[in-house]
Amino acid sequence: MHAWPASEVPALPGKGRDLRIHDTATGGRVTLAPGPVARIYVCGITPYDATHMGHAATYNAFDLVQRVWLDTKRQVHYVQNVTDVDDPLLERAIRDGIDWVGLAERETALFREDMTALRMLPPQHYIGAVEAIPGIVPLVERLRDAGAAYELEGDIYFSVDADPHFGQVSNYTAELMRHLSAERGGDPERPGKKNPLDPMLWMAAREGEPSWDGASLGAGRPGWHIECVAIALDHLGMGFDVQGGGSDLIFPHHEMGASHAQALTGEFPMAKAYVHAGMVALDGEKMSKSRGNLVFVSKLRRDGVDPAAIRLALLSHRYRDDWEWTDQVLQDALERLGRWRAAVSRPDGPSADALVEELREALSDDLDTPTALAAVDRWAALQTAEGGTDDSAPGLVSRAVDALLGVAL
Ligand code: 5CA
Ligand code: ZN
Repeated sequence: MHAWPASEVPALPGKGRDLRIHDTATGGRVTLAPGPVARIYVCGITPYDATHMGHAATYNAFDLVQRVWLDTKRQVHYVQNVTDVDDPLLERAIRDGIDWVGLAERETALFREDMTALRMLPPQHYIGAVEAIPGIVPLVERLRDAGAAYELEGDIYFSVDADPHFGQVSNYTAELMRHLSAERGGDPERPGKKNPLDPMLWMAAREGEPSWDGASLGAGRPGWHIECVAIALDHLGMGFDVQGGGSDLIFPHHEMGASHAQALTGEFPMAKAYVHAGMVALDGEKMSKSRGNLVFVSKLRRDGVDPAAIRLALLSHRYRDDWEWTDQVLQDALERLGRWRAAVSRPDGPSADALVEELREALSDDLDTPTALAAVDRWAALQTAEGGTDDSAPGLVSRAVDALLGVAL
């Protein structure tokens, strides 16, 4: 699939700091020191509804990871998937009486527009589940042939007991895993499974549902976790730097992905850091397509809200925190954007060299965006109150805010 156009990332004087980031698997901070090319996989959307502020917040976090790396003069190899066939997508298409392919294409197109408007850097490889099927089938065959998968009434399940590291991404209790498995696409109640948590790798063709040639697996469609493993291993290989997503992907999705990869390669973990963004809520509940309590990026854009303000609203929260979207959050962001734009539109101002270093320090410190925004606020306040004589400062602030925060002033 094609991704979306990249906005320019201005080069800043000097060099950024290495990223220290919270890793879910170890439960602590890791300092990432990638080679000249940093590798990141971010789980993409299931395209059955428009991009809401929760999605946008999660993609914003991983956009910042890349901006920190780019500022250290590294290249970034970024892969993202689109879960363009899965139960919730098929269910929505049936509910609305529309073709599932058309639904996925329409919502993916809208996602690209939203990402472009928000100046999110595009992945180099943007891969749909459907186009990944030829790569998924041989992986499932290998898992089955290695004894890490088994058949149940034509469906192929992964055996979590095949992975000695199972549980070491989420570190959740057995009880919580069981609960979340049922809630997030698993089928712990299905009789005949070796372990109730075992996830499906390949679902045999069902009446009225799309299916593909699965070679020795028979016709069917892929499970969710193997989709991301196949795409990540194909385009990044084992041991890439970051796997990212919202905290609702910790279990089962990222846990199972690490297990699939372990069983395939003998290595653990698949990613050096498992990084998870907090959940954005609306009216006290997690914003989710299934609940329908949504604020859409595209709706705000249609209402004339500047995407830079939407981005500033996202940045005003620390990525790991759960937070609530309110009109006030957006209002504050609009006001801040106005203050910053006024401050950089003067011919000179107070020196911004220290500000650039403050931004670098804040972002490298587990993406501390509230501290980063406060630093720009201080510079803007000083500019308004006293001004300054450095005629390179407003331009430098503008470029730094663009390069490091993705906000065009
Ligand atoms: N296609 C799969 C990943 S392979 C999927 O989870 N798709 S999704 O459309 O449901 O979610 C896309 C991303 O947005 C995921 O990283 C998910 O964790 C994140 N996300 C979903 N809802 C929220 C929310 N309310 N707040 C923050 N992030 C969210
Ligand atoms: Zn995924």
